[in-house]
Amino acid sequence: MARINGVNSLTRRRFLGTAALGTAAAFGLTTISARRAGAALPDFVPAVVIGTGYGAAATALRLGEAGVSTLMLEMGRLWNEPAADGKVFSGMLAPDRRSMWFKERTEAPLASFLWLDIANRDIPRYAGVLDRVHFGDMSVYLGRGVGGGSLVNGAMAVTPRRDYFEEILPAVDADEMYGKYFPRANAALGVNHVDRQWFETCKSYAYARVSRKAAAKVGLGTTFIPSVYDFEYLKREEEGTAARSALGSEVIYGNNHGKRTLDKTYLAAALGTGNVTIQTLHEVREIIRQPDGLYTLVVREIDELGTVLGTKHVSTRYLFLGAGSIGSTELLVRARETGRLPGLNDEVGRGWGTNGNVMLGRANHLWDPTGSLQSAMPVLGIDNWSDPENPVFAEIAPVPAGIETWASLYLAITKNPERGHFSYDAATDSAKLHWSGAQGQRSIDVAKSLFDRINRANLTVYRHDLFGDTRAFENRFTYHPLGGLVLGKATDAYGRVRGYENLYVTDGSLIPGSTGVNPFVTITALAERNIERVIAEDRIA
Ligand code: FAE
Repeated sequence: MARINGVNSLTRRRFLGTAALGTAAAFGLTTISARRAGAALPDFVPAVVIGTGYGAAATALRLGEAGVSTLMLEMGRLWNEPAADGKVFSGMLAPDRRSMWFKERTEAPLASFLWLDIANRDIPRYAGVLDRVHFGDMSVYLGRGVGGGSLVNGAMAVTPRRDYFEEILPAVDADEMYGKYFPRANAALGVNHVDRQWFETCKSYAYARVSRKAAAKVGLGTTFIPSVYDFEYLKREEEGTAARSALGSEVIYGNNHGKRTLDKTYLAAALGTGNVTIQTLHEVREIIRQPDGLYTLVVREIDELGTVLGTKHVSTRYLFLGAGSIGSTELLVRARETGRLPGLNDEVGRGWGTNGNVMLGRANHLWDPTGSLQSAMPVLGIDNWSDPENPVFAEIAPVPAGIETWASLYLAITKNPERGHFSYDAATDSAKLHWSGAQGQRSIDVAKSLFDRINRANLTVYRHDLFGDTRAFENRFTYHPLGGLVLGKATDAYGRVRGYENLYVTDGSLIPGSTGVNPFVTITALAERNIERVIAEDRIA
């Protein structure tokens, strides 16, 4: 009975939260709340969560359930009201201003095809959904808006291998994680699995089956990847009974249908508690600690065109950083170096990694077409993580160009022990990542060892036309920034920042640079674990 009540109350909360999101979108409100939509930013709130990505959303839901009045501050906009074309997001094939965060031209990961820049378009500057932040030899893709990375990512919901999780976070009780918090996160995120029978015959995963066949030639197995994309919806897309999203080349600039983004799961439930408010287009710039222990945030409000509308102050007793690896790390590096929070330790800004990301393409034979209709949501990975020399988990990625390309694309996650760090640049008042091209070489070597074998056995070759020049491997961007505020180093074992009371980290910056798989399930589960402990022990009320 208790479980039925629990499910009912979660359903009810989601319903109330979804209604609040709908009202805010319909009226163009930047304050989203089931209770006080459109209200002005208060001077004081008991708890503030910065950001609305995975860690932030899980934290806010649990705070809201515990009755804690919580404000979420998100620099991006709300994405759930169709524009004049009837769509919330612009697709990948015809991106418009909605695609990228204040850029003049889109910056797609596949920079070229046959050396031609066919994917990118000039666009007006706007608070679009995908950002690409440049730091010398490395650039980082990030989601911007209510839902953070969930708005733009490939929906792959992977629980890491237990032995590797124990290796990267040895102080975290793995029994508890695998028995309680990973299942909790997967359930709340709405993770589902592709119908294997359908997979074997459908058109939209022909590309995955071709890559599986190529891997099998060297005795390598593939593994199915769970997802937060609704596979029943995907089936209907292929049948022609539902509007196309994954089958309409939608992913990095947002999905108009099918994906269980955080605004449909955790954030809707959080709003539905009645205790959580989301304030959009508000960027936290500074964290000031008051003599009485409160934190005052300096917040910059912008409109969707980037005009600064004003600077506001909001104070809180409990401050949770969920601005992502880049965002949260920058806030604390800036706070330490400008003397706002001088007691932060030297670990703040260290232990950053790319999750070993490297992308590559192979050219298949003419008798192995990959299909003109491709699901933008990957479901198969080549799992070679047990290889002691060259561990790699290579997800089989689509080339959703809408035409036959005979190309197989892969996002390989490799074990690369190199780590970057951040310093503060006073001239730009920002954190700078220190990561050199040489640090990414290990990822290329590992991926190459696997794909050389696959190419040799299949008499196929690498594609050299996909990354803007003639390189076969692209390791100068990452989708998976991790670390900067590593658990147990910059924080205690539960994300409490060392040196300051009531200051917490909840997001991907806690993870030391690598998870061996796509990271959002790990980020969510860790946030679930930490907030449960913090609510129980730190008497948050
Ligand atoms: P994140 O989701 O990045 O959220 C941070 C939020 O904070 C964002 O909404 C920011 O706008 C906001 N923010 C930042 N700074 C501020 C500030 N100063 N003030 C106010 N708001 C701020 O954080 N992972 C997977 O597991 N599976 C996938 O299939 C996958 N595919 C991906 C594909 C792409 C193109 C990208 C970009 C990422 C992908 N990822 C994938 C990575 C995943 O989305 C990422 O690890 C998580 O979103 C990180 O979660 P966090 O909670 O750390």
